[in-house]
Amino acid sequence: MVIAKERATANRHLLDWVDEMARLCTPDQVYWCDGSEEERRRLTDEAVAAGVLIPLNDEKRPGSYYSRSNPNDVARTEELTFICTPTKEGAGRTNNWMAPDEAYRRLGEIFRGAMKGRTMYVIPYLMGVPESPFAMIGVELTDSVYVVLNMRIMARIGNVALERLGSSDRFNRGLHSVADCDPARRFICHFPQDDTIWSVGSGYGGNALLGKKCLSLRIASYHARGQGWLAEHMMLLEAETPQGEKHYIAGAFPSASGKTNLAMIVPPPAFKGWTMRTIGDDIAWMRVGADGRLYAANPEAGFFGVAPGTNYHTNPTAMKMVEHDTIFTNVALTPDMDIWWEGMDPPEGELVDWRGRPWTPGAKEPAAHPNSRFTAPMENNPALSREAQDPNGVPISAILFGGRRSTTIPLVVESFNWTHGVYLGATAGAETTAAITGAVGRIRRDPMAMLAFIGYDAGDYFAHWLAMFGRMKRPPKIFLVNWFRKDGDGRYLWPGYGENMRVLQWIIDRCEGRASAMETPIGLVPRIGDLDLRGFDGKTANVERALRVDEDEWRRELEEHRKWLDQLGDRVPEPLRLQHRLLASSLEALGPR
Ligand code: GTP
Ligand code: SPV
Ligand code: MN
Repeated sequence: MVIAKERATANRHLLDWVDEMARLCTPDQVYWCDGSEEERRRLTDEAVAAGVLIPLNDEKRPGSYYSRSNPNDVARTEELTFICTPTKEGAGRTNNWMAPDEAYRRLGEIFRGAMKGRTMYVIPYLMGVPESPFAMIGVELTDSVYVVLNMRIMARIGNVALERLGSSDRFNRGLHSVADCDPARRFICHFPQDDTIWSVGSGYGGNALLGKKCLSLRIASYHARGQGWLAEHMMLLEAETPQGEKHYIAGAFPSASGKTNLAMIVPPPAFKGWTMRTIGDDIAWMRVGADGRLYAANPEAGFFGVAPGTNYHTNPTAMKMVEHDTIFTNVALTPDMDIWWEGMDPPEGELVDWRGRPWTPGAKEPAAHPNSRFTAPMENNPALSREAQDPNGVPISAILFGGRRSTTIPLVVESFNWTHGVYLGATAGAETTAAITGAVGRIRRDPMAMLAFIGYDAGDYFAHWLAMFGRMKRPPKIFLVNWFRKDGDGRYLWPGYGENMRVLQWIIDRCEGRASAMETPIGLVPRIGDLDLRGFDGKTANVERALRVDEDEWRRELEEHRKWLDQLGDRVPEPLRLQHRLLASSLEALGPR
């Protein structure tokens, strides 16, 4: 085994651990990433030579590359994701659990010799900006150059992280190998008490880019509970009103349910003077500031966004962002080596689909995989907020919880109070998408869009959310939103995308005490006249239907909530159970209609 001589650090804890992992995986060489531009060019050339990346048309898509994953490896695999706490109770009822000894042994067997003939890349990385009290340090060891090139977009990697680490042993230890990419030998294991992640058998997205879901959500949520803050699956946006006042909004929606799109929203023309900017599109770390407000920061440095459905109409900001210096995975290729996916204008001529097969318009299967993605650096975003780099984060006015729901959930509901808001988040359901393996379109409860990312017991997580209230002097208001309600023929009642601005405006006005709302048994909902519909070209009748609270649908919904809370066991906090009884009995008190 050759260990690269120019070791970038004298940190004994780090050097010893890298040596130990290299002895286990037996790579031909160990390479320490410095994060430089020269290194990016060199590794990119190597990836191209190895056929891992394909250069795209340099005139149409400068600095951009294309990659295909193994067709058996296209999305996060929640069924193969484990929280390895010492006891099963520690992981709670919503997580898969494996005993730490057993996990180290089973995965150790797969890792043993897995990097023979390959390079082990050492990626020191920082989640958060270097000066930030929020920042967390991780080191990912991987045998995938694709992972290195994606991590360097999504996180701040190399010397910047080593400098911040110094001689400390406080860093997350991540070991990753694609190994033989066999789903039968694929495991994503988290050891919160050891601050360790072992992921093997997958090279895709959240399974393999360990800074994202594994560290910044599962491990971070575990630390956050102990330290009194929140690590959440949320987009963050800045809204500047025509009067120049700024509001920051956080929004949790399940995977492939609109976070990236909302974070990059472009308001309709009638909203003159409003400026919307992106802070983050997937992860928010939130702490109470000295002034008693909740401050949120985006720990990532790039965007790993869903490609299909993205176009110059739905998300012009993202389209501009991916015009250059972007890695595309599992989209389709045009004859002139540009990219294409469903939702773009129909292509001219034959394409090559995400599996490398010829594809013509009208074919049965999509050309781009439904979970195909772009990886683009933050600076590419023309609507990036300056505050995206603020070490202290931004003060949050409102938290939104949402998900895809064809029925029941109104376009927007404001909670009566914090406990009710936490209840709405904790019981939120959503139709599943292609971002995870398994059936698409099935309703599952996805509390705070964190079902797959809470690193401990879900009941304890809700208790932590309730406890956060006591730490704040000016807590944000909590809202439930649903852009996806449909009519009887399966058509969306609400146009979504830029039009969601109308809902955001109402939310901001509610935070400022400027807009009215109607009380319903389940929360506060705008009347049609409370929404600014200037220049709206949809049908008002549909908006009314999207806003409707249907008592029968809600009786069924509350019955689902009860089953869900029962399923979570006795660690569900009493205030949430009482909240359920209050809502259910309020509905009953209305009597039959
Ligand atoms: P992850 O990156 O998986 O966490 O997803 P995300 O929550 O960032 O979802 P994203 O914004 O990428 O949206 C996923 C899909 O939903 C895309 O196909 C979008 O076009 C579609 N979508 C987003 N916003 C809306 C909306 O307001 N209305 C409708 N109908 N579709 C939307
Ligand atoms: C999600 O599934 O929520 C994503 C994509 O953001 S991944 O990085 O694969 O987790
Ligand atoms: Mn996500």
